[in-house]
Amino acid sequence: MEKLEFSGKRLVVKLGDITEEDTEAIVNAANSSLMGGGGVDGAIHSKGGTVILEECKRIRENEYPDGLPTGEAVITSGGNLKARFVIHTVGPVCSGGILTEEKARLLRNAYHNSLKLASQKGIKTVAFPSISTGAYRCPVDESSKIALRTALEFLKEDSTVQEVRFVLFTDYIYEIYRESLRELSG
Ligand code: AR6
Repeated sequence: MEKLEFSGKRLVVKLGDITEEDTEAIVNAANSSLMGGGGVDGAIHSKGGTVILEECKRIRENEYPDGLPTGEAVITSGGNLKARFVIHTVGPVCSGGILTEEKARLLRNAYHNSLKLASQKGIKTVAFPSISTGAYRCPVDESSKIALRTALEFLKEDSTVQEVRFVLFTDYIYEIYRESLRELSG
């Protein structure tokens, strides 16, 4: 684990399975259908149970009949997970593994809007996976810098969210995030 602490706030990078995390909210790297999928999305729905999918269906019907746009975020309960809430966001798809300026902006939005929603709900601790770096093929190095910078800026300005954890599933991705956090603090 690697962390950055300042004025009672914490930015943490750790290796782990986000479905086991005990933060008040965990963030799901969903797709715009909000109907589940593979990767971390599949793991969250299978461990959290059908309550999450039922709430996602209602959100689709009532708020987003055409699907959740990339970079936006919505919240459901956490079902059987330790986390009370799941925040669902959609990262950009990096075709050819290239993070264009527009994709970078959308990735930043996904992190920022998730944190904004957490703050609005009075949530103090939030865990993120590495959004868009699996099936959506965005480069981990650049994506990690966007993720950490967005979280750090948010923590500095917000008075509700106290801790943001990045929970990385593989050693490879964890090491890249660790290095990016060191660069950010140095
Ligand atoms: N805990 C933490 N991280 C995980 C876990 C876990 N349990 N499982 C996988 N990861 P991906 P994306 C990591 O593909 O790129 C889905 O089908 C994984 O190693 O889950 O945003 C959705 O429905 C990778 O580093 O999300 C969408 O269709 C990171 O989570 C699409 O994939 C993100 O990989 C979204 O693609």
